[in-house]
Amino acid sequence: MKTVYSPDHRLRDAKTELSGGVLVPPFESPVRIDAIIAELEARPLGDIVAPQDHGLAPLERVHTTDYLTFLAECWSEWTAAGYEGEAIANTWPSRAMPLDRPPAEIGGRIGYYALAAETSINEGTWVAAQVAAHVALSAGKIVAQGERSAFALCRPPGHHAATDMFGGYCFINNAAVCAQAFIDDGARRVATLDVDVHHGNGTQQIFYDRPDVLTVSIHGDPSTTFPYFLGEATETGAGAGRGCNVNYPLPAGTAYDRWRPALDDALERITAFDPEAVVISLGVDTFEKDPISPFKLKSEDFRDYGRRLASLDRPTVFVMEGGYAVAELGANTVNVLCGFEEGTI
Ligand code: FKS
Ligand code: ZN
Repeated sequence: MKTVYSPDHRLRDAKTELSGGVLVPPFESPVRIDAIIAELEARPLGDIVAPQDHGLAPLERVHTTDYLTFLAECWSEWTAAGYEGEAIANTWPSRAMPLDRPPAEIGGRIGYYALAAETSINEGTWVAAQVAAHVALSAGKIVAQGERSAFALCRPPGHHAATDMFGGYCFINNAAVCAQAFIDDGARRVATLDVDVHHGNGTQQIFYDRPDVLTVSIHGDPSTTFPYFLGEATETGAGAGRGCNVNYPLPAGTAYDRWRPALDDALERITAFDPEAVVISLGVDTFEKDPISPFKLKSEDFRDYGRRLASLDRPTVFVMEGGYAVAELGANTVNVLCGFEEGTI
């Protein structure tokens, strides 16, 4: 399996994350990808190749132009306004203040496009976010050209990014951009499967009324786990997309004995949908030692579920999402990919 990787992920190097009322160094940082690259060098899976530049058009297929313009301008407007720290939203439309338009001033405009406040924007964020999407698109092209699978080793991650909102460390929805590109290249049906511990709210929202993209997510119950406001099992799609969204919210403390049956059910749903390609949002923050996450998977469980993913027997793109136990991050990630290779006939 080839890995697509760009060192430009380093341009996303925020200094602050709002966590528990304190500005801390972000959990989502460049060392995460360094750890995965180091493991791929120790246990080679295949070539590590650079992404191609696909321009803005494929990003505009899932995000609005005004949102992308905001991301491009945010940092320069923030500094021009004289703010001292990194750009962080602190006010947004809500049940009590529902005006649905971006204010002119950047301090309000950033809130209009934010779904959470932990995520700071700084100088390199926009370029790195675009490159991450190009990494996912390039991995998709490798699979579209006939390879069984490819690994998009991208950051910043993407699955919380909605049509016109950022947050949860995400700006561009890399997996959604990749899935949409398969459709635009002629696939009739594509499935996304999100195994990150956090619900893939952005991916769900982007495709919610679409019959051609099945979105499936296995995650911490929203009553206890970020992003809190989407991800219930009752959310099954809307309009023409009714039946094409599947959520498996699981309680905090879930270990593999409870996670695996959800995966097996998800795989049945995907097989019944009969997609021409599968995009896996690969977060390994389900790990028992993850510092911010409530699930209890063990390192060997990642290998086992990698094998099960292969049983889908579809062209598959792995798109990196979360995972913050840096010491074991490489091993857990590569375990999924190795398991997939072992399970591939
Ligand atoms: C820590 C609270 C954490 C935010 C969690 C964001 C999770 C992001 C992710 C992604 F894949 F997008 F990176 N709240 N004190 O892992 O889902
Ligand atoms: Zn996550």
